[in-house]
Order: sequence, then structure tokens, then C-alpha cells
Amino acid sequence: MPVKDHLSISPEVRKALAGGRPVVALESTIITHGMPYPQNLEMVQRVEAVVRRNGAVPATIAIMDGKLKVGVKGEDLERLARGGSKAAKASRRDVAALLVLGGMAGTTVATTMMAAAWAGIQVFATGGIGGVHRGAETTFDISADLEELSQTQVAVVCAGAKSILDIPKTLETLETHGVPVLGYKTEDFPAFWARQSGQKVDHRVESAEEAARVIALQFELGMGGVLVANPIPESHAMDARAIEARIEEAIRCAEAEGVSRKDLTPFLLKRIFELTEGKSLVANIALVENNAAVAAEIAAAMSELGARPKSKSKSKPKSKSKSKSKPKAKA
Ligand code: PSU
Ligand code: MN
Repeated sequence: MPVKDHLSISPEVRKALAGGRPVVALESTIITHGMPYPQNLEMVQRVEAVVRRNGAVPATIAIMDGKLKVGVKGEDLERLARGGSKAAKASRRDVAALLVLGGMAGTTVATTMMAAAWAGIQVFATGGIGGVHRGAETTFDISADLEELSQTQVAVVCAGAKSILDIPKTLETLETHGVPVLGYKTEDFPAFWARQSGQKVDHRVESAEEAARVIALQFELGMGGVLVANPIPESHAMDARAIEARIEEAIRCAEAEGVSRKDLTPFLLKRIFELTEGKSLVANIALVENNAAVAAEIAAAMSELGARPKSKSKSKPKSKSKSKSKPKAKA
């Protein structure tokens, strides 16, 4: 079966894509594993409204009913949010198995990027990306999100990476993989709940239009994804030192309870929500909304530029006449 037979794209998203109108992909691990019910449902509804207000069509992506659904809504969205962590967390390696074996799954940044690219969506908004975990030199725990960014042509708008991760090592790994990190109106790489991580981005862009031009050229050159780092709004930013103490406590808890691998990120998030009495959850929602607004503006600017995804057959010769001319050139 061709890839498109595994995708179920909503009519609204399909129509927008066919008309070259802006679409913003949204991930769903943040719904199933990133936040509790009902805040997770409220969050996605608010985020979708923000995307619409900023002139784009939202496309929440998840694995449901044996399909990669692009543009999950209504009852399906409710089912996903209620299912919470009873749903699977689908990373790249889980996709084929889940499509065959069935079951509902939230898609991580890596998987959402892949599905977005298959559907022809170029811009994606999330909270924070996965990265290199603290202690990765012994655990080897490095999110598949980083490798996906290197190979899949989607721009991901995030609020940096959570300081539950090792941010310098995360940025080093992105550099190794050739992923451009653009600071949206900032030269500081943000740390999710805090506006600064103490690390610099590669390049600062001043507008959605400027970001769109860089992304369009990156895609035209066939060079993989782009990370756009957009700091949490000032009004919701948390004190970096206060949150650091909570993070260290959450990591100690995870070690004591032997939590690792794919369960680690959801565990730490939940523990930090509890330790901050829900303040980190409020901040988390605010930053996702902020990223959705910027992603919608970038998607609109890309559609203004006429930047369309490249055809899927880019690795094959374009036409017969071209491939015929090759032996001639050799001779
Ligand atoms: N950032 C958030 N909330 C989340 C995640 C990231 O603010 O729920 C999720 C994303 O889906 C990301 C995933 O892709 O965690 C990374 O998981 P891992 O570290 O296991 O790769
Ligand atoms: Mn991991």
C-alpha cells in the first residue's frame, strides 16, 4: 500500500493543502502524555483556535483506527484526550507496528513531522522538542526528534527544549545533524518555561516572513528540517532557578523509581506539574499557544511565497529524457 493509504486527512486540511493555503500541524503526545485531562483537551482546542485566528488551518495528528489521522477533531479529539497515557506514545519506530496492530497513540514530534511531511504540511507547532537527556553519556537517551529534524522537511516552532534535558548537548547534536536553529526575535535559545537557557541560537530572525524565507530555501536545497525557537511570553515565564530545583527533584524521583526510556519525559513533566502546583502547566499551555500563533504566521508567509512541498519523487530522475542524457554525458 502506498503511504497515502495509511493517512486519513480531514477534508478541511486536504482542501487547504490543495489550494496552497497555510496549514499548521500539531502533535498529540502533548495531549496523551504531556498534560492531564481535561486541561489537555482545553489546550488543543485553544491552540487550534489560535492557529485559525492567525490565518491557518490546524491539523492535529495522531494514530487512531489503524490510520495516521491528519486533522483529528470532534469526538476523536475527545477520545484521544480522555485516553491520556492509556494511549501509546508513538515515536518513529512504533508507527508501522501501531498501524498494523491497532490502538490509539499520541504522535511525538518525530512522528508528527514524518506524517506532516507525507501529508504535504510544512509547518508544525509544539511546546518543546525532545533532546539529549541529562546523563545521556551513560543512558544513551537521545530523543528521535533530533534525528528526524535532520532528515524531514518540516519547520518545527517550539519554545526551545525543557531544562529537564541537557541543552548544550541537545544543541551540539542538532549541529552535528545540520539542523538550523532560528531564534524568533531572540539570540538566546529558550528553555521552555524560561526565556533563556544561557545558550545562543545560530541565527536570529526578526519576522515570520524572514523565517519563512530561510525555511523555504532550506527545503528547496533539500536539506531537512528547521527548528524555530520562540521564547515563552514574558507574562508567563517562570524563574529559571526556581524551576531548576523542581527539575532536579523530579529527576531524583525518576532515578529512585527506576523510570527510563520512553516513560521518562512524561514522568518528569507530571512530577514538575505537581511540584509547581500546576504553575508549570499554565505556563506550558501559554507557550504552546504562542508557538501556534508564530507557526500560523510562518505558514501564511510560506504560502505567500508560493513555497510548496517538493514532490515525493525527488530522489528519482525527473524525466526519462533526463536519465537518458546521462550515458551520453559520460561518453
Ligand atoms: N514537550 C512538551 N510536552 C511533551 C513533549 C515535549 O512540552 O509532551 C513530548 C513531545 O511529543 C516530544 C516527546 O516529541 O515528548 C519526546 O519524548 P522522548 O524524550 O521520549 O523522545
Ligand atoms: Mn528517550
